[in-house]
Parts: sequence; C-alpha cells; structure tokens
Amino acid sequence: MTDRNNLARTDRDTLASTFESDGYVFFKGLISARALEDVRDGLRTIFAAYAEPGEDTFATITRLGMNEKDTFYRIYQFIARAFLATYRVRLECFEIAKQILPRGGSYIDIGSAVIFALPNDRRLIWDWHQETPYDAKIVDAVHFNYPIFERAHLGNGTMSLLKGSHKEGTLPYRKVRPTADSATSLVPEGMDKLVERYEKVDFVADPGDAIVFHNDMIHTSNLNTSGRPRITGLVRIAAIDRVPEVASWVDGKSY
Ligand SMILES: O=C(O)CCC(=O)C(=O)O
Repeated sequence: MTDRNNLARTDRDTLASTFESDGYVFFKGLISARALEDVRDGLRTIFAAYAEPGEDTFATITRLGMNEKDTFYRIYQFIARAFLATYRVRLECFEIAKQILPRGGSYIDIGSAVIFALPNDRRLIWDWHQETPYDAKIVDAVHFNYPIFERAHLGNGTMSLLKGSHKEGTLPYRKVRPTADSATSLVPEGMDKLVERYEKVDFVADPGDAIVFHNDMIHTSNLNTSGRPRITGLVRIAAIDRVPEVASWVDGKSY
C-alpha cells in the first residue's frame, strides 16, 4: 500500500481498531509459502491441461481469456466454487476474520475466488463498488485480496480503495456492466464527490501479502496495462446467525 498500516498478525487490539478506523488492514507476509504454493500448483495444473506447446500459465490464461471465453469462464466458475487448492489460504485468512468479526456463531465462505485481470481488458475488472450490495442480507463480512504469483501494482491493475470510506455505510448504487460479458459493478451514487472526500490508497503487494477490508469499503480495480494477466486470490468470510435466503455465490453470481 502507499500507506502501510502494516500489522503483525498477533496484535489483536491494533488489528480491530485499525480496521474500524481505516476500514482495512494491510498485512506483510500473512499467507504462508506453503499455502500460496498450493494455490499456484492448483492453477498451474488446471491451465496446463489447456496449454499449447511452449505456453506457460500466464500465456494460456491470456489466450483462453481472449479467444476461448466460454472455456475460460467455466474454469473460473470451477475455481470459485470447488477449488480445494485455496483451502489453506482460506484457513489462514479465517484466523484474521475471527479477530475482526469476533461474535462467534457460524462463519461461512461467501464466494472466495481467483480472478484474472487480463492485459488491457476491462471485462474482468470492477469499477468503484462496495461488497455489501451484492449480498445485502450479509452484513458482517470481510474480504481479503492477495497476489498469487507476482507483485500487484498499479501497472498490472491492482485494486485501490478509499481509506475510511466504509464509514459512509451501504450506499445507493447504479449497475454498471460495460458489455454483456463483463463483470457487473454496483457503483455508489455520487462517486465523484466520494473520490474527492477520501484518500485513495493503492494495494501494492508482493506474494504472501494480503489486505483485508470492510464490507462497505469503496474500492475498484485498475486497468492492467502490463501485458501479463494479474492473478489475484479473494477470500470472503462472513459471520451469520441464520442461513441467508438469497446468496449471490450460491444462487448465481451477479458479479
Ligand atoms: O483485485 C481487483 O481487481 C479488485 C477485486 C475486488 O473488487 C475485491 O477484492 O473485492
């Protein structure tokens, strides 16, 4: 991050208070090498099955994303819903989630995933949004974002957030979907003013680093102009008392 509010994972008091005031916490080295290697191995294996001679994982992802969109989307869905390779990462993030959402009850995974921001392509990136409106009945949730293979930076379209903007609460929004095969962004109304009101912080991170942010945090992807896909893990964890009637990641994704 440009301002690192960097914490040791054991510092529970600071974690909760920083999260409350800033709406996010940046962790240097949250995710273990072993957990990260599980995800990398899993992804390499999946994409190797689609590789053309001489292609590495990045080249296969780029080609599928540009030319074989149905196959690419199918792989994305499988990874999002059934990918055991992210299990260790999710457990490591869960330890943090419990400190931020300490009320006990049941914890659920609300759609952890791997996203692929293709070079110079706006389909799989998100405009400014909050997470809460995607699943309005799930309020107590936190979201982790972590680079899997390579450093995340503005050049490859890493996410940015508006520090403290979670204090706005859940805002009215308009749906933005540039093309039929693009992700849907639920962009808060009055975004121009919000961007002026809050400090923009870019998530610059190395593999192993992670950010956790509030459900109402206003955040966005940036355009990846690096020529290589940015491969990013998401972990989404919520605390619930009862099973939600409608859940986007179970009933059909709206993102
Ligand atoms: O990394 C990105 O492109 C943004 C992802 C995002 O919106 C999220 O982590 O919730």
